[in-house]
Amino acid sequence: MEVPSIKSNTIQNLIKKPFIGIILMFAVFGGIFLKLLYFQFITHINGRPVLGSSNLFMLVSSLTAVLLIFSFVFLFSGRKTFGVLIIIDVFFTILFIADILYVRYYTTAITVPVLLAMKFLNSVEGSVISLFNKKDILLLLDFPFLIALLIIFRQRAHIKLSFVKRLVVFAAVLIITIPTMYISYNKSDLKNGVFDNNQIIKNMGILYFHGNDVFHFIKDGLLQSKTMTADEKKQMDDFYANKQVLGDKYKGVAKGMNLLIVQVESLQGFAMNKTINGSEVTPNLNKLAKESFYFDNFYYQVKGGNTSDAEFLTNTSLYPINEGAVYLRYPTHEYYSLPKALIDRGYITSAFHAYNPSFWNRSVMYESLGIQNFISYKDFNIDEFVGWGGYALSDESFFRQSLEKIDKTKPFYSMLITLSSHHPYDYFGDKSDIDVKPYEKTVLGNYLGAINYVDKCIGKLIEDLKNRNLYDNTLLVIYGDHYALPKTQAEDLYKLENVEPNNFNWLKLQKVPLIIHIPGVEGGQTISTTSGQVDLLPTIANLMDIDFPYAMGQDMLNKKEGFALLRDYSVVTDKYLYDASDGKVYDIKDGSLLNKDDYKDEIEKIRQLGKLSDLMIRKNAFKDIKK
Ligand code: GP9
Ligand code: MN
Repeated sequence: MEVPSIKSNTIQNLIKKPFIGIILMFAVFGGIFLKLLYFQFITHINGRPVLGSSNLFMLVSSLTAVLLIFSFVFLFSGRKTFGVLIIIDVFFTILFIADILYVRYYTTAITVPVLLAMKFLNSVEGSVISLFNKKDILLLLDFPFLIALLIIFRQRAHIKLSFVKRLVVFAAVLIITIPTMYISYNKSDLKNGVFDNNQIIKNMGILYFHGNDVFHFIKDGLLQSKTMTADEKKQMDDFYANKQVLGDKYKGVAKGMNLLIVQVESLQGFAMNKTINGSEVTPNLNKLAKESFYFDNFYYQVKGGNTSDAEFLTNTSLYPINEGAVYLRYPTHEYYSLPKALIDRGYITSAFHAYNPSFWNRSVMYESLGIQNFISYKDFNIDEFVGWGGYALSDESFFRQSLEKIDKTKPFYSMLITLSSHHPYDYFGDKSDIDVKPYEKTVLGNYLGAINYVDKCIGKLIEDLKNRNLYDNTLLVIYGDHYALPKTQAEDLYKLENVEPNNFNWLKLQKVPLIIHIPGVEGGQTISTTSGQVDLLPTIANLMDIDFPYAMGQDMLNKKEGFALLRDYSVVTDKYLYDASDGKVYDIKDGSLLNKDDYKDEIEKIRQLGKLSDLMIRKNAFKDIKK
């Protein structure tokens, strides 16, 4: 039998038995809470003042999360309780360290899918040591202290409570913590939508983030089968096998050229070729359109992922998922993508976007898309703020710096994602000089000014491309990511467009401009075949002579009959418009009502594409397909 030393016995006798358990419990509890704060603030995920009132609900939610974890300790009794405590401490210490290293590399915390895909190990391998910071040793400081306490109090290091009492404590903690967390969540800005995992961490703390992630992993992954059934597989194979074979007009005319895609924030179709009080809103884009292929019936197909959905459509020719953002929900799935196809042809693939790399989970998703370099906010010299409430690096500076930074040692594919013209279209000062009366000081008026500014920057970008001798060997693609004006601004837009206010006209306005400039292909052409963002990739693939069998869209330069499936399941074709919100079919020319039954089979067939795309994304259909 073990004989306790006289010294430790004396100390134990000094402290009453129930206190020993409580001291140990608080030591572990406090330790984990401090580690949580270390993660929250040392990683700079939370830039708010540590004890500022803006952090109140994050602190409350974090404390309740730690309490919740500790409530499980009460399900155990006797000496086991401290075994459980130590396991909890070790587990969360390892988790926080992993999170810290991941944040330093990817600017966001680890999720279950990331862990399972082992993405972290693949890319960080070799640089793990360099990701450590001397300060991180603080995370281990409680262990010697705990071990000392356990040695000294080993005889009394346990909580002796009856099963009923332990159950009462467990239930009491649940009753306190769950509503508190609910209130904290409702006080945060998360209920307006989540665009960045760091937003969850910042508002609710890292433990809530992990709990929420595990919950979604179980809901999305474990409770729904992830493997495709034989029927689903057949549906997918049939779709690609039976895809209409189109002509090969313009095939390979841009083969071997660089590819520069400029995705313009909120550039909506109505802004093009618009004159207001005698001034063109987009003179440079209008001029470029005249020398290029200009698509004036090109619909955006984004859903909950906004800008990121537009990027996704362009790079995969899949429809973005119908609920949430694919960048946030399935960032570790395999995708057959344009960047990967171009890497195979010796290209360097990069994305440029002057914002936090964690926003829309880009830092994680870009790897899955095959984007080799991500030039983000951290890499730009933020020398001028224009637009987006004063948060955006000016598009002028963004374009200039991006062109400098493009690696030109090989043919390149670079995607430039702009920011200045982001809603609410303010902070342009005197950057725009068009007179927007009678819309001055309205969202629409501000927007026209913002787009006028972006247009000037695009003019300078084109000049810069010419000066750098890139214009003549670069396939230049410019399009808008999604709508500019929410429905609340519909009245002004109807007035500007001089159309009747109704759903039909609203849906017809949900287009974005697309310009494809191909050096050597002279003379401009306006193409009005109905199409959508899903069709861009196969069009580029044809021009660059890339075999891309897994596009859901169709080559817009070869298809004869057009259609676009909008992400609310409305359908637009060259003949009619089906509005999913009222179930009616309108003649595309004049908005007169058509007989729905004449079109219902075709509409249903088009709508099935959205469902098939959702299925393929959710079930990781491309995991066995190489690209
Ligand atoms: C920020 C930007 C956001 O990275 O892409 O645009 P949004 O998705 O809000 O249009
Ligand atoms: Mn956007």
